[in-house]
Amino acid sequence: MAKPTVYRFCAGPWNFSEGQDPYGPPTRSPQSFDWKLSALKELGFEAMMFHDDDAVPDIDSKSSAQILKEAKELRKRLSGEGIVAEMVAPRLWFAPQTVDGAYTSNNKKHRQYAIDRSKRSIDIANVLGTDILVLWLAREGTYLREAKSGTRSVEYLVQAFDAMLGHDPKIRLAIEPKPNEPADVAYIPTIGHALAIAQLTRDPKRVGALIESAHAILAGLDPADEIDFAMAFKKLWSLHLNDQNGLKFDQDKPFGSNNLRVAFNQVRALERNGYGRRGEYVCFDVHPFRTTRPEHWLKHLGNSRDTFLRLVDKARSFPEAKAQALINDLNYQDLDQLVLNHLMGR
Ligand code: XUL
Ligand code: MN
Repeated sequence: MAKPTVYRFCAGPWNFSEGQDPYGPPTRSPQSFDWKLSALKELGFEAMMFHDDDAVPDIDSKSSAQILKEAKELRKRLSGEGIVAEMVAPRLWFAPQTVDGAYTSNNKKHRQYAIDRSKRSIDIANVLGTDILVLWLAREGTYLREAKSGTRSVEYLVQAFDAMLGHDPKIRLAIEPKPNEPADVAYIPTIGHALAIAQLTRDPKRVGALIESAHAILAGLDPADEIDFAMAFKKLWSLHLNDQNGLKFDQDKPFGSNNLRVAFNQVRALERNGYGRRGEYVCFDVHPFRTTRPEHWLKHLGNSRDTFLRLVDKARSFPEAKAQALINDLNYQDLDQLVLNHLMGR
């Protein structure tokens, strides 16, 4: 039997957010990048994930040489602290050029902006020592379906992915699907869509996925099934665990906060597929509640990790033989109770 996986944890600078929402300003004073880096260390996390402009602020106003210089300084800073860069993601939802889509904008110049910025993100990833470019396709969808052609949008996405794959022979693209928000309806809402579009690219084996629990729930799916599906293709290269209370705005709650059983099944899926054995990290894309006081600022991350590790124990101690006997007997009533009793400590 394979040795149990020792999980390694990761978070991004945006996961130390200040409490702002669309209806109100920050509730905690902003902290510097250095503060966030030392918070990550204090938590005992080993890796940080980056948007391109988390790594190099004001990226659009800088030359390629300047971007590389700043990325090198960051790499040094991270190595000094013993923190690894897990991925880089181009932030393609802020700039005026991405107002109506980035790779799928109707405007040719804007599509080119998105591709050029993605290539710069790949250059940053190279310097930071990661081969994963995460693509959360925030604005690749529509507010009005009549505004774009779905077929043409797929072609534009494939052209953009091909340009990235051609820019660097080692980079792997991890698509992070989400069905909505900020777009009304997205073009790549699920893992199935991500893995299907991978097949149209010049190098399908370098196009895989990142699953976020909340995004799967927003698509009306069980995140555990999404994990199993991606891992059946050996294409789950990163992970954003969190939680979500139903079909509303993306909440990024602590892992297990809303539905412990759904969280347990995600951990079981990770365990049975060996997630983490090829160097993958467990990242928590969680935010502190708006009410959080500064002295409790790191709790959502520490709590998510604690819940995750307790659920790993629950997955490893699950009475598999008893469960199998109940499955063989089609006694799903008692199987249901076996799971609940196990989660409740009996
Ligand atoms: C958005 C989301 C992003 C990505 C990174 O819902 O999850 O933070 O994870 O761009
Ligand atoms: Mn995410």
